[in-house]
Amino acid sequence: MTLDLFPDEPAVEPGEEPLAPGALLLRGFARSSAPELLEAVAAVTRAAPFRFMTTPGGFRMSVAMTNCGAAGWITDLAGYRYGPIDPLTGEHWPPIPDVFAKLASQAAVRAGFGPFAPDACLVNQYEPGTRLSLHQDRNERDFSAPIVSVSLGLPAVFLFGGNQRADKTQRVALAHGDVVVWGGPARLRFHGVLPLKDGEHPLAGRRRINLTFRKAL
Ligand code: MD3
Ligand code: FE
Repeated sequence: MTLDLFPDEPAVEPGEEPLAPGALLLRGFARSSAPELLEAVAAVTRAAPFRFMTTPGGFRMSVAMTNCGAAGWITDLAGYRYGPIDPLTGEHWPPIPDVFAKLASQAAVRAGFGPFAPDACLVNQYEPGTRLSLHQDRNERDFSAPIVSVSLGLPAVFLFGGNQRADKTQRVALAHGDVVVWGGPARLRFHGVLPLKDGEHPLAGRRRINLTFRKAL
């Protein structure tokens, strides 16, 4: 038993790093379930393939995306929104796999945001060179629910900004199995991902997969 020199501080488990008020990094939280998570990604993308969406400004996104859940995040020339139907297949998005839902709910509880039952999961696939520019996630109806993000495969440098686009950003390395819960005062902070470095991951191959669990409806 280690002597606790700061008994009045909230307990922070090893592997848990607060990034900011409302943002908790759980290093390696998804590591042991990664093989099952990647199998579930493969099943989801058989029903709803990865595709490159278009921004309202007419730019093709370099990150390939798909969704599972009652609602999926979509962007096209008409704007950003959530919808129940995959525009590529004309079918409902596939359901959120149980292994996804369990992990997201456990992470939210660990971060103090439980209970969390996401109705949308955006699946992002980054290939070497791919980036995600600085943005806010504000298409969800209720900002009181957190967003849980799960990183799999190649590591990335995540940019964590403030509530204004021009605020200075901190860089956070996100590796295979890392989970971050973003809620409360962190929920509307600007964020992005720097261009992915080339590499080969033993489970995921030459790519990074990011799952973001949201309460969209
Ligand atoms: C901070 N995805 O899909 S996950 C996105 O790695 C997105 O693919 C990135 O940004 C990725 O919208 C980052 C981390 C993340 C997700 C949502 C947030 C950080 C966030 C919402 C508010 C603040
Ligand atoms: Fe985002």
